[in-house]
Amino acid sequence: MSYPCVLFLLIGEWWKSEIIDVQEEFLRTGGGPNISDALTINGQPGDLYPCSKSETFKFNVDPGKTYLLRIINAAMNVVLFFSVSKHNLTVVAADASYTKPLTRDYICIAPGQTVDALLHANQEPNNYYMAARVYSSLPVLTFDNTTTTARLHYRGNYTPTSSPSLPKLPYYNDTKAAYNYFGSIKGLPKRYPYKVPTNITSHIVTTISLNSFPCSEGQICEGPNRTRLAASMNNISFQTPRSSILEAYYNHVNGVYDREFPSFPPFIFNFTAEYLPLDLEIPRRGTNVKVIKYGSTLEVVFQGTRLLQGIDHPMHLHGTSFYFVGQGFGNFDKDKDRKTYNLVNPPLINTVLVPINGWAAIRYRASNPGVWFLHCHLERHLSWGMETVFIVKNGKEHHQKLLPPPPDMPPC
Ligand SMILES: *[C@@H]1O[C@H](CO)[C@@H](O)[C@H](O)[C@H]1NC(C)=O
Ligand SMILES: *[C@@H]1O[C@H](CO)[C@@H](O)[C@H](O)[C@H]1NC(C)=O
Ligand SMILES: *[C@@H]1O[C@H](CO)[C@@H](O)[C@H](O)[C@H]1NC(C)=O
Ligand SMILES: *[C@@H]1O[C@H](CO)[C@@H](O)[C@H](O)[C@H]1NC(C)=O
Ligand SMILES: *[C@@H]1O[C@H](CO)[C@@H](O)[C@H](O)[C@H]1NC(C)=O
Ligand SMILES: *[C@@H]1O[C@H](CO)[C@@H](O)[C@H](O)[C@H]1NC(C)=O
Ligand SMILES: *[C@@H]1O[C@H](CO)[C@@H](O)[C@H](O)[C@H]1NC(C)=O
Ligand SMILES: *[C@@H]1O[C@H](CO)[C@@H](O)[C@H](O)[C@H]1NC(C)=O
Ligand SMILES: [Cu+2]
Repeated sequence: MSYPCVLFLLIGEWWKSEIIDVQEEFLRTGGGPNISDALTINGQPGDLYPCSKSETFKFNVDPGKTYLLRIINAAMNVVLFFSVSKHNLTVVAADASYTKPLTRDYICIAPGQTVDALLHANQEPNNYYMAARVYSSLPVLTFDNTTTTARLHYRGNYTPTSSPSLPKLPYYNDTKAAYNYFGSIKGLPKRYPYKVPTNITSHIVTTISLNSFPCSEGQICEGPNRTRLAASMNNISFQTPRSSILEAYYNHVNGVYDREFPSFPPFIFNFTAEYLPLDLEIPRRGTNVKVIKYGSTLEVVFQGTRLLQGIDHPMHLHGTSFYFVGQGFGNFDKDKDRKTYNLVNPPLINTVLVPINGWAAIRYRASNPGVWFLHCHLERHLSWGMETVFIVKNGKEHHQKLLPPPPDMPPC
């Protein structure tokens, strides 16, 4: 008999209410979304909740074998720590690109990220818990502090303990554990050669901020101080147009979006200062995209701010992977911080968690023409406008051009 040696672990969030109602409610009231009632692994909360003991997800392993865990954070709003009791995880890929093997007793994973990790079933035959819970750096924010579990079950003739041991997960607010992990992931250019751009043709620095709009008449305003919560990149809270930006770009239709997404913050202040003037908190609304020449080499620095509240942001770009070359706390300082970049073996990923009150830098070559969404992968921040669009223009060669829409594309 053969057993599968790959295990998909989809970690999610679950609400007792309809998720659509949760979404509609916070967008209507201007406040934050209700926190989830449970976290799940492959659809099941696990043994630590009152409801799902008989259906807790179970994975059977043969002693001595090695298994590939493909871990996906499919949660709406939370970054997670994940660990397996008494077992190490050897991370071998992140966002589907190989990494230099990294052995740890926990991983940290943001919404939108995927991790491939090897697990050696080399312990005493028994039952062990795999578990995940939230990483939340903000003491003022209430969050779902429950722990989801699944069982790792060794096959064989033995009497398993009735209560398997739980893994030691980093504490909820262990920012060090989170960024020590992210900073330790390296690429594998020796085996899978790549070149990190060194001659950068387009530098972009963008703030990523939480904001608030003042209350207008007739609105419900459940944000702090009777405001409505918002979010922005370079002080623009993105307004999603009614019609498709891709179609407007392809068909040269005006009026759907504006170009002019700023390459640098429109106003320079101490982004991570403890106290910031309240009038900086109100962003402007816009549908601004960045147009990028085919073949450009880009460096994008995401700068978190402490407007309203500093927090970590998983920034995700469509259409390409990028090299994650550096991260740090405080304000990005190009002279000092560029010297700390890893240009030798950075990981090739597509979602980077930007540290709370800090920054992260990525580099890549724009070689995929098209209209690409760039956004925070926390659903609430995305809904509040923490996003923009990068349009990569066509190149000169035939194969460097955006393909026409398929003939069977459904009309809106
Ligand atoms: C959100 O939580 C509040 C307070 O507990 C509750 O009254 C409301 O019904 C919840 N909304 C949804 C959509 O579950
Ligand atoms: C996990 O890895 C650490 C460091 O490499 C090692 O000291 C420890 O023995 C390993 N634990 C297991 C259960 O393999
Ligand atoms: C989780 O949060 C609840 C409500 O805020 C609190 O009562 C409880 O002690 C917390 N549990 C843990 C394990 O931190
Ligand atoms: C994390 O939370 C604990 C308990 O609330 C607190 O004692 C500790 O100072 C916090 N750590 C950080 C880094 O904020
Ligand atoms: C860097 O790129 C620019 C623009 O493409 C080009 O003119 C220049 O020669 C390049 N410099 C190096 C050192 O490759
Ligand atoms: C609410 O308003 C007060 C007084 O203007 C201010 O001190 C405080 O920082 C505000 N809180 C937030 C979260 O904006
Ligand atoms: C910016 O604010 C931080 C946090 O309060 C502070 O440590 C730093 O000195 C400030 N930087 C400048 C240039 O004022
Ligand atoms: C954002 O733009 C608004 C409107 O122009 C302005 O009032 C606010 O101060 C700006 N904030 C920042 C951080 O640039
Ligand atoms: Cu965010």
